[in-house]
Amino acid sequence: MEFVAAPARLSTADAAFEHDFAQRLHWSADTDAAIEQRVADILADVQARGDAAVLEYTARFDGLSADNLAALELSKDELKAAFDSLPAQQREALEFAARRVRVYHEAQKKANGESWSYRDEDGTLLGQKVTPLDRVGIYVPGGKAAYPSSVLMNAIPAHVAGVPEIIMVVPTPKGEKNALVLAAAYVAGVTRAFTIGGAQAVAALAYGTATVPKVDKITGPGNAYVASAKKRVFGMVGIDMIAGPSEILVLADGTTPPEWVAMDLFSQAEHDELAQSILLCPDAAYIDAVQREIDRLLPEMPRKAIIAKSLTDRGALILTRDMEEACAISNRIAPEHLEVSSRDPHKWEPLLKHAGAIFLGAYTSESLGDYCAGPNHVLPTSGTARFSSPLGVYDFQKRSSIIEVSEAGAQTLGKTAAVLAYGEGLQGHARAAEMRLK
Ligand code: HSO
Ligand code: ZN
Repeated sequence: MEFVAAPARLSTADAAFEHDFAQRLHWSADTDAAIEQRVADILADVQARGDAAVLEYTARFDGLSADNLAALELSKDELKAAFDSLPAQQREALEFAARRVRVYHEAQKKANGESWSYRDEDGTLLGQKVTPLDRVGIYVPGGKAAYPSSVLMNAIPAHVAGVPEIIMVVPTPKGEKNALVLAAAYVAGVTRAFTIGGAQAVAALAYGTATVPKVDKITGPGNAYVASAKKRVFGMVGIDMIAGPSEILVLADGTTPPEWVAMDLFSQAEHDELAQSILLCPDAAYIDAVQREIDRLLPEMPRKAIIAKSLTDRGALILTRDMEEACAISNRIAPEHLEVSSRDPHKWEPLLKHAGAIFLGAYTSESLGDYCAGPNHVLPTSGTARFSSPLGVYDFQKRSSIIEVSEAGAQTLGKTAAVLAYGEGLQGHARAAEMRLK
């Protein structure tokens, strides 16, 4: 079977541009009502029956049966054995990637993850104390999206933040374990791991069961059932984000070899038929060259069916008037990954505001960021980079305000507080402040 990857060809100079552009970008994160209902039932059942319900759903959906839930826990020895079983090249790659991800997140913690305080002249102390969460759950998808790199990206920032207990869940259909995933859990410092998945695993983590401890926050991507379950338990526990399909936007000035750009577009398209790959470029001949490379390279790709569908249904090669306009459109899209494939990326970077991660220069292929550059690959998708950030150490920490008022401070603050409290009609507040006045 022959596959064709025909991304839409748009030009900002066309009258129909706004319409075509809006159609290409349209994406809805709504889950279907039937899924919502089934997930609600599973959550209620796990909340009521705990281990027994998780066991039943795991047998039904994953074809994995056990007498009790404890039998579905992976021991530390088993994680280590998985690591030891890998070829040396994979062991070294995992450790290399983990080291770089750790160093990056340690720098992140230093920059904005430390407690701070200052004193007023009258001796009053004010500050903020940063503490790690006690226990977090990491959801690792099984099946076709079982990514060991995502285990590193979720567990390492938690570890760097100082979270003492990191509980991983990974659906393991028919009990077939993914050695790389278990090895990544070992390298990343996961505390406990269970071979359960789906809404039932999210429920077990959120409510706790006899065997699975209740966590404070659940992170990690998953299918529609997992996303729906995370949304439902939010509030009772924290969640990271609801990830949509992967996206890449390449902003090209026409100086990068077009085959590099074609392959970068493939790199996210191959994740999912719903993934989105977009090229913005002011040079029409270059856009033609990239399309030729797409046609030439596609037949070599093992995942050509997915790539072809993703590029044809959701991809776009957009001709812009100039690089400035390309930057403006990129900001409107707020892509998960933004490659600035240009000779002078630092000229454009100041114009770029909204993106999960910005990759500067022709050598910075997005795929390096997916594995081992250091920054996190869990990023806001579907335009949510307008208001949210990459997964980071800060997602595994929380902040408490610290206030220590001196005797002198109580005099000034007390008078102001009392005035405002009387204004609000709250005597108790006012008098608590006034009692401390001399
Ligand atoms: N690009 C994905 C992450 C990933 N890529 C994992 C390869 N493995 C996030 O959008
Ligand atoms: Zn990727």
